[in-house]
Amino acid sequence: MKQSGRLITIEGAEGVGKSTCVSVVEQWLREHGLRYVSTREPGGTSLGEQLRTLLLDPESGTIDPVAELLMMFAARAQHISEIIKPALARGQWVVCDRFTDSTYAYQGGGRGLSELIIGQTEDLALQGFAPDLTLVLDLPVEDGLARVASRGDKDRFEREQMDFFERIRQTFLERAATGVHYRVIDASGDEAAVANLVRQTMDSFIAEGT
Ligand code: Z5A
Repeated sequence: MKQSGRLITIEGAEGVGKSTCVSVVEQWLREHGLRYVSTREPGGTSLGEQLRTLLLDPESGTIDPVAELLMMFAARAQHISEIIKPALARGQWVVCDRFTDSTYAYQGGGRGLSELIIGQTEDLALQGFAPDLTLVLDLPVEDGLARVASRGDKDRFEREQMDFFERIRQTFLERAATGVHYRVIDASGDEAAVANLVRQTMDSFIAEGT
């Protein structure tokens, strides 16, 4: 295994268990004696967290899809330069709850922006920077929404309709079929079962020496 850090992103639609998965990956990294930073998107920096507040707040109303796209990538550009790249340069691993695939899923699949526009913005903001491993947690939309149904007020995304979330799930699965760094994880089992799948995936990743 290389000694340098790796960027692991955790993706999926609402309530699939991303935060729970982050904890499992963190535990796995600790067991392997690997130093890491955990973070999230949109967010992870002061600027990113302020953008997150605006993006999730229902009081922001209907944000133009292109404006929403640019806010996501503005937060991400800051996140990469301020947090992610410095951590990787120190040899730390980075575990990130959501990343660019969420933009393709939500602003592309969900809001209807073209892959071309998202790709051009990605090129501008990321300049080829990409995760080493992306775990896509997959679950029927209604099951994910049921898991988070008991939470209080819904944010601006959670207020969307079922077909919005179906398109998001589909986009994640389509993207996962396009690259070798994706692993789709069946998130329909209980927490222990999903944790086992995540741990097995991490074992394979490290065994591959990537
Ligand atoms: N967004 C975007 O549009 N474009 C972008 O580029 C990016 C983001 C980066 C913020 O995301 C919003 O930003 C998001 C997309 C948009 N939309 N929304 N809303 P977020 O990640 O902060 O919010 P979220 O997707 O709503 O996450 P979440 O609802 O908190 O879900 P989660 O992290 O995937 O799940 P969890 O917190 O781990 O688990 C949810 C509940 O299920 C909890 O009670 C767990 O105990 C339970 N759980 C977890 N695993 C299981 C299993 N296996 N069985 C049963 N119950 C379980």
